[in-house]
Parts: sequence; structure tokens; C-alpha cells
Amino acid sequence: MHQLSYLLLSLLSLTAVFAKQPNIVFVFSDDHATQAISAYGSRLADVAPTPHLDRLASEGILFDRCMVTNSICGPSRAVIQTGKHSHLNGFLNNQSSFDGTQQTFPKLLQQHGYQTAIVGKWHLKSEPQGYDYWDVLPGQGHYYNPDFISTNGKYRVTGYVSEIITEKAIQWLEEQRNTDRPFMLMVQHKAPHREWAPAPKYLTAFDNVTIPEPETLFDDYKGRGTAARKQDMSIAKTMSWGKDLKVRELARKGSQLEKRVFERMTPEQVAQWEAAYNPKNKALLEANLEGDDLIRWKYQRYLKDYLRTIKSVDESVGQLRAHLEKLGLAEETVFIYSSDQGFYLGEHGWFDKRFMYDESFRTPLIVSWPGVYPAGKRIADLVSNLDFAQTFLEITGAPQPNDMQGRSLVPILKGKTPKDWRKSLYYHYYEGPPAVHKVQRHEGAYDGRYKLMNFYDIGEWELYDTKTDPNEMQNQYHNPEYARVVARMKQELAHLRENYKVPPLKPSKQIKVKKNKKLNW
Ligand code: SGN
Ligand code: CA
Repeated sequence: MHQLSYLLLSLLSLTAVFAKQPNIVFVFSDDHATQAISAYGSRLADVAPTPHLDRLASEGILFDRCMVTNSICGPSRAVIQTGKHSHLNGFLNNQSSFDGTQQTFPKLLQQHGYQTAIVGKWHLKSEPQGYDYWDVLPGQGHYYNPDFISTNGKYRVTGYVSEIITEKAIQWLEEQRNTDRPFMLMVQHKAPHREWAPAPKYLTAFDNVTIPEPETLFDDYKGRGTAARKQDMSIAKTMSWGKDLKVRELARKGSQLEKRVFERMTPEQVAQWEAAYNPKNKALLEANLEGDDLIRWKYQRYLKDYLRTIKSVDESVGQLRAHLEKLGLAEETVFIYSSDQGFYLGEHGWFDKRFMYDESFRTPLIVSWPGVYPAGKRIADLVSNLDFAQTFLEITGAPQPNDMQGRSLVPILKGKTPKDWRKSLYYHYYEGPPAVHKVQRHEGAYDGRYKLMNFYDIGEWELYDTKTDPNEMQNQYHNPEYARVVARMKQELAHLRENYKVPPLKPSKQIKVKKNKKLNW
């Protein structure tokens, strides 16, 4: 009898463990390319390790091919909120405003008994809906002494943005949440978004190293089309001396470096900044660099600042995980790291994103649930930010609405990719010229090897064979040897459009772009 009741008791407590609904901590950064996470193993892994993200990957699952549906900030966030492509959630480009009255995963989690909280970058213009707690950066936010908006209105916080966002998240975890209910906490960093302003403590990180260059830094775009040639996102020509390169000595009066960085800083922060940059800038001014040497210098400055901001993001991951441990929550919390899209770190001579070419199409995704999901796995399945909403819902046991367009990653996380997993992805970027960076609108299909792109406003198609040409240097669209692949990929694209209910394309004439005209906000 005694033994039987013991058995019953253990069974009961086991069910209690399994029935406990896991929490989710979703750390989401802005423009963090997989090349800048050492667990992904790129050319930067040795010089710029990300120990906390690497630990997360070694204890969890790293997705090698998580691709976005539309490589730009607001649209990516709207896809995540809704589990629907841009044409259905209505947020096509950064000029849109999110219709927060529509169905979103945080609202569904609330209905399922979850607390939902978001801190950091939001960038959907309209007020967050579906969150019990929100404390977000207005617009793009600032690196130094940023403003925040919460239900109490707008206020300024002294400090460095990534550190403040982490502190706010920890404070919510420790002091503000209701400990009786499971939660979804979204910690959304501004870093490493342009203007890549590092934290005071990392202003001199990487000073004594040389960052390896990508093979395509001096790309001449010969094998590509008009879109790759006519973009405005090159290190050589687009970067400004002020906010981008931080050579205040060469910046325009009233430059964005003054407005966004210096005018917000405390005298102490200015002194730290100047102590770090002045000697380096002096060396540049004395060197009189030209041509490729100057591009190389710009590349080093850009990458070092970008990677410095990542150090704060990586540290945030470590701190958040340490606090979950401390609170005894680590084992009942799924920890997820991702970014709104990838980024060019000098590949093709570029910075920024938008294109369906690899570096901006791919985004990081690392998921860990200690003791439940396998540790240290790498997954090559084609997954997408379109899948995040349904994944969150399934993790928590909430029902998934039929009108969401992604697919939950939970079976993959548990080690079993469904036999009928998707074989291709649909992409559509809508923010054509004259918007900042002047990347042509395009849509496309990717099947894991071939990538077909349609730059429909200029009537140009591109096809890449990413197996034989991983850097996507040679458009094969007009190569007769690829005619059958082109036909098959066109069919695939048509099939995807139909499946996702994409409205017919409306090619439009390009508006003539005035030099230096800035339409972004
Ligand atoms: C700003 C940046 C652009 C960037 C967009 C969109 N310019 O306009 O370089 O592409 O944001 O970025 S800046 O001079 O203002 O920094 S997104 O991540 O928000 O989509
Ligand atoms: Ca972004």
C-alpha cells in the first residue's frame, strides 16, 4: 500500500512538472548578422567571439537557415507579431503603421493565461497591443541616454541603451511580474543598428586587432544586375564621416553624429568617447589614405564599431540567463535569440540589408530549453520568422489559428522534422527607391539551393546557384544551362504566391531619386 501511494505521488508530481507551462524569454536584436555570432563560425568568429550566444547554442539548437520574409525592421516585426506575410498583416515597409487591432500572438498568449511583456525597440509606430507591460524606445531609439515610452508616457534614462534594456527586463522579472502565472518576455535590443555607437566600456575593444575582410569587399557587381549596381549602401560611397565612421573632424556641421550622439551625452560620456576616438582619428588624418586603402580603413572602423555594440548584446544574453538561474526559472524557460534580419558586414562592399541575397536574407535563430530540447544541435531545415508566432503558441500549449501562415518549429526542436516540412520560402521586399539605400523592390523563391529573384519594377530577373556560387556573384538567369531550373523555380514562385495569397504585382515606374534626399525617418 505504502509503495502504491508512493508511486501515485511520484506520478502526480511528474504530471505537475509536465503540466507546468514554460515561460519564454525572447531576446531579439536589430540587424545582427549571423556572421557576427561566433557559434555560426564565420570569418569573424576568432577575432570577435560571442561567448554567451555560443553557450546558448551549445546548450540548445542553432538554426543555420532561418530566413526572413522581408528583410527590414518593421515588416519583420509585424510578421513575428502576426505569423502572416507582409501583404496580409499590412506592414509592407518601414513607412507603415502597424494595425494593432488585428490578431497577434501576444494577444493569444494573454487569452491562454500568459503574462506578456516587451522592453526595448518596437518600431511598429502604433502603440503596442497585447502586452501587460511595455516599455519601448520611440522609433529607432538612441544609444546614449535614450527616451522610452511606456503607459506612463515618455521619459529619458541616463545610460547606454543595451544595458538599460537588460536592466529593465531583469527588473520586470524580479520585481514586477506576477509569479503565479507563466510569461512571455521580449527583450528587444536597438544594437547593432546603425549608427553602431558602442557602450563606454567597449569604445576601445578591438583596437589592436585587424578584422578579416570578406572575399567580396571589392565586388564590382559584374555578374549581377541593375539592383546590385545602383543601391546606395556601400562602405565606399554611402557611409558618412559623422555618424557612420565617427570621424568628427571630417563630419559636416550639425551632422547626425552631433544630433544623435554628442548632443545627448553627459560630459563624462563625451570625455570617454573622445579619449577613445581622437587618437584613432588623428592617425587616420595623418595617413592620407586613398582608394582601396581608404575603403579598407572604413571597413575596419565600421566592423569594429558594429562588433563593439554586439559585445553589449552578447553580455545581455549572459546576464538574462544568469538571472533566470538565480530566480530558479532556467529550467522552465525557453530562451530564444534572434534578430529582425541579417546584415552586410562588408560583403559585396555593403552595409545594411533589404536584399534577398544571403547575408540579409538569413537571420540568427538559437533556441534553448535545458533538459527538454536537445543540446548542441545544428538544424539545416528551411525555417523563417514567419514561424515564430506559431512556435511560441505551441510551446505554451495555446491553440494555433488556421489563418497564420507559418509553421510551429516545436517538432524540429524536439528532434523530429515533419516529413512534409516546407521545401521553399517566399520573399518580398517592398521599400523601393527613393527610400533610403535605394534597393529595388523584389520578390523571390528559395529552395535551399536555387534562389530566383524578380526585380519587377525594372523588369530584371536573377537566379543564383548557391551551391556552386555561395557568394552569389553570377546571375544564371540568362544562362541556357539553367533554363530548366529557371522554369522550375518560376513554378515554385507561382505556387508560393498562390499558397500565401499574394496579390498580383503592380510594377511601377521608378521615381527619379534626388541626390541626398532622405525619406526615411
Ligand atoms: C535608418 C538607417 C538606415 C536603415 C533604416 C532601416 N539610417 O533609416 O540605414 O536602413 O533605418 O533600418 S540612419 O542614418 O538613420 O541610421 S531598420 O532596421 O529600422 O529597418
Ligand atoms: Ca533591423
